[in-house]
Amino acid sequence: NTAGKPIRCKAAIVRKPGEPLVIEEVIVAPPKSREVRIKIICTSLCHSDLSFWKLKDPPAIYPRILGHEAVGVVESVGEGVHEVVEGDTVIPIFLSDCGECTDCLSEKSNLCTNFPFSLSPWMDREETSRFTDINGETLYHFLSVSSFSEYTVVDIIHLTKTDPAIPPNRACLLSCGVSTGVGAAWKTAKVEAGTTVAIFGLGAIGLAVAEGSRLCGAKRIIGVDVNQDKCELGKKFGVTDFVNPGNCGDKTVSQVIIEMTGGGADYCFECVGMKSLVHEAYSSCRKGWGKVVVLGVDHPDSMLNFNSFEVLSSGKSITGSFFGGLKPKSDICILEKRYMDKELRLDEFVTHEVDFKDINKAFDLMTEGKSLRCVIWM
Ligand code: CXF
Ligand code: ZN
Repeated sequence: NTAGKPIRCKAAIVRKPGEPLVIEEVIVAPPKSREVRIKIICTSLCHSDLSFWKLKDPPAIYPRILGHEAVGVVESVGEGVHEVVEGDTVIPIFLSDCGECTDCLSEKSNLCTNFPFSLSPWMDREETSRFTDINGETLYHFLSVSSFSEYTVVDIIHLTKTDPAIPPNRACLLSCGVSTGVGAAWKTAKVEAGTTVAIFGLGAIGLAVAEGSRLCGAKRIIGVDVNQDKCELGKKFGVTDFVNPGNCGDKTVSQVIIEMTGGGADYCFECVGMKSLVHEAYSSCRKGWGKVVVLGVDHPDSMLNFNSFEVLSSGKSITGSFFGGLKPKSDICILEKRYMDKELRLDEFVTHEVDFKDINKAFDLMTEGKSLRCVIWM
């Protein structure tokens, strides 16, 4: 029984930005009050891990244990944890759900006020880490999860209990990217049956938006991507029409979409993180009720520019979507059920699987644009 004792195990550490991760022995301290120590079963690589791995300037900090898309089993719980017990299967979520603040109690928000999203390298309730290397040096956390370790400690506000019957290499997808895309269509945009959707960027998030839109009954799902290979790939995820900005001749993408749809798409999703595409999405959506959902992560100092009179007279709206507007403790289980009922497709997102020792391969595959999701087995 390891409860209450430090655990020595393997973790993949980023010592310097952009350098291959090194698998080292680390010490994982026992969970403190309201914390849970988890044995990770598998984890998958999200694009945010890749972005932070390369980041040279603050908020980047090293040495750090990345990883935030995962599924695991509770090894032990800290004081005051009554929500889960040893042996429970859990999914960590980078967004917290305290269940008590105005936002957590509202159906309209998933942005917890008591524990707001942060890029802090520490635990949620105090500025301490639960990881040290064998020389006693502190290793920093990432997104309150740090799943690139055989064991990690996560605050209970970041954990959602899951059905152990779901294969772990599917469950882990619900931890971040796929949930974000599906949720953006379902919860943020509230896509209605019979409507037309345009998705800018067909990476895992964009394809998950397509899947969410299909589940909502969208009639037409237009995928926009500069990579022509995404045309075939998109079809597998319900994309009905494809626009390659490189093949639009002297027309802009929005002109093409407006012509295709007779006035613009009902819902447009930006899934790249490029401000020019947010503007293109705004131009591509229908006046009167068109809605733009921003999902892509751009540079922190990137600004959007909208003409005031155009905003006033267009009747369009623009909104952000963090974790797809999903409430971690109540919405993930709905997606799980839809997967188990063979409605929600998850299998297609997993393009690669590697052993933990080959974790750098997952980074290479995503860098080369070859993978949607690479599952890393611990
Ligand atoms: C991201 C969302 C944007 C900030 C960094 C973390 N979440 C998950 O990948
Ligand atoms: Zn993520």
